[in-house]
Parts: sequence; C-alpha cells; structure tokens
Amino acid sequence: MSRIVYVLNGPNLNLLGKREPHIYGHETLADIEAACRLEAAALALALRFYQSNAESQIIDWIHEAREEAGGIVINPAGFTTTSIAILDALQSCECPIIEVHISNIHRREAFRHDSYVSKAASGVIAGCGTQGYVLALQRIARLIGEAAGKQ
Ligand code: CA2
Repeated sequence: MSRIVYVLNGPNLNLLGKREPHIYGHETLADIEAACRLEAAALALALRFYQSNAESQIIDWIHEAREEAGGIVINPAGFTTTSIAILDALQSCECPIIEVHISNIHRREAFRHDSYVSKAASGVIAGCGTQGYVLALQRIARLIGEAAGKQ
C-alpha cells in the first residue's frame, strides 16, 4: 500500500495563529505543516499538505488521493457540516481517512456537531489542538502497516 498521505485543510485554516487564539491556539498552519513533516519522516510517510478555501479544490485533491494515497487526514473546517460533495468524494476512496478538528466541536455550538465527513472517516480526532494532526498521522501509519500485513 502507498505510504503517501494527503493532509487536507479547509476554509479559513490559513488564518490559524492570526485570529481567535483562545479557540485554535497560537500555532500557524505553517507550524502544523512543520510538525506533520517531522512526524511523517519518523513514520516513513510521504506527506502532501494542502489548504484551500475552495470546495472544488479540496474535492480535486481527494480525487488525486484516491489514486495515489495510502491515507487521508482532513480538517474540513467550515465544510464539515455542509458538504455532501466532499463526503461523496471521500466515500470513493478506499484508504483510511482520519477527520481532525483542532477544537472540541462537541463542546461548541450545536451547528458544529453534525459532520458529513465523519460518515466516511475511519476515525475522528477533536479537541486535541494541533497535536490532533500528528496523532492522525500515527493512526494512518498504523492502519497502513496493518493493511500491508494482511497482503
Ligand atoms: O476545530 C477545528 O479544527 C474546526 O474544523 C475549525 C473550523 C470550524 O468551522 C470547525 O467547526 C472546527 C474553523 C476554521 C477557521 O479557523 C480560523 C482560525 C483563525 C481565525 C479564524 C478562523
């Protein structure tokens, strides 16, 4: 199985560290990418780390991942509770998918609770801060290893 992992970030996550630090902390998306690259190297994963504010771009990356990746980590941000199109794209993928939210969406407003993406996810990490991304990579590496063991 491929050891390429796509880490996909949805709308407004490019603002991390610049606004609302009481909810999302002080780290920027570049800091998260650096932490993911360190962890990916330790886990022998090849990382493709992307952010877009456009739903269609995220869907195009999921289509790419469908062909090339052994796993997907996705923080769908504001598309979490709205995008059937992202759900449809994720459901076309056979590789493990881990959904990440920096904040604990279940402690926040009710409109953040119901995730379409969760219906396609192998696992969900919420409320672990930016560490959630690193935990998600560890989980993907485990699942890739288990799938390889079954071949
Ligand atoms: O906790 C998360 O990771 C979220 O996916 C973040 C989304 C929010 O809509 C989800 O309910 C939970 C928001 C991302 C926008 O991030 C900002 C960061 C700084 C300033 C403004 C927005």
